[in-house]
Amino acid sequence: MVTTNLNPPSTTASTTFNLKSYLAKRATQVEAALDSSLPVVYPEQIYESMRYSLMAGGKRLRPILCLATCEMLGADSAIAMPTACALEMVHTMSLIHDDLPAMDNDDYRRGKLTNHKVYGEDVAVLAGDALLTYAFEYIATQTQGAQPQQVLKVIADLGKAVGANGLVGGQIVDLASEGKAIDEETLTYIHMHKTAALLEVSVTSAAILVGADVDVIERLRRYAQRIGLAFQIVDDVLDITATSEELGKSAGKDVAAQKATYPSLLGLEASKQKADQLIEAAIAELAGFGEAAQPLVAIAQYITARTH
Ligand code: GRG
Repeated sequence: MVTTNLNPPSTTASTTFNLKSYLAKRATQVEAALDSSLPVVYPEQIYESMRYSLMAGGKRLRPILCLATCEMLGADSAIAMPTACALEMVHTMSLIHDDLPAMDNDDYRRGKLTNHKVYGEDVAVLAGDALLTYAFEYIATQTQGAQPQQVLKVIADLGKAVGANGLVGGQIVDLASEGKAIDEETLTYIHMHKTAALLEVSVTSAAILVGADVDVIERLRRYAQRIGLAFQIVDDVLDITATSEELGKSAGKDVAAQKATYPSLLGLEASKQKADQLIEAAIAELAGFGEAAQPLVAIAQYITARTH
């Protein structure tokens, strides 16, 4: 079976920081927290469907970014764990809906059959809805050690990141652009909303929960926007260069769907260069955090070096 666990090449980590073991340790913590966040109760069918996708592996990049930011700012990551889980719930529901026949129509995700292939389209829609709403409930009821107004701000920011001015906005422009010649501005809008918005709130939510200054939050926002865009450019590149087995999902779908991508607009090499420049700029935003920024620096470097 194909797995999509994060497994970075050792060359992407700095010599003083072992990214591979950091991510493995963090992913284990996230898996345990997610596992206990969602027990199967009546009506079992919907909980099983939700858990099928939530516990299907994946890199857990968004929760790890959230926890890493929290620790970089000197706080115990426990304060951010409910938010970290909620970010993965939202991400997972967006994948379930994205895979539906009415959207991207994919049979495989994270190396397994997609949710609707196992449970049917009706249940898959509801599993996505239930994960989305539970994410907000989970932050509100489970966060401990933060001020109520900070929790409220995180909930508001997450709502903005997934709604019509966030993931949904990116998705609608993406759907409307299929088969059309779009310019780089439209493509950037799609990526900044579909992908970067959730990565952005993954780091800014942790900063908000620990009471960071506005300038710190803004620096982290710029870091995340840049890695988010780079992440999607690399995703577009991998759609062309990687195999379905490496990706855990169908490769070559963008070309088949005649989708505008960075490689189709700029070419493969220029796209890789653009991703590298964005990662450099993202890392520059972390200059003031010293050694504590090592995990976020290494994660940014990993994004352009990943193979799946
Ligand atoms: C959010 C309310 C709401 C609805 C969903 C379908 C949709 C609206 C948006 C599409 C969002 C989408 C699928 C964006 C692509 C993001 C992306 C790059 C996914 C792959 O992320 P990885 O590589 O995946 O982190 P793993 O499996 O490792 O978690």
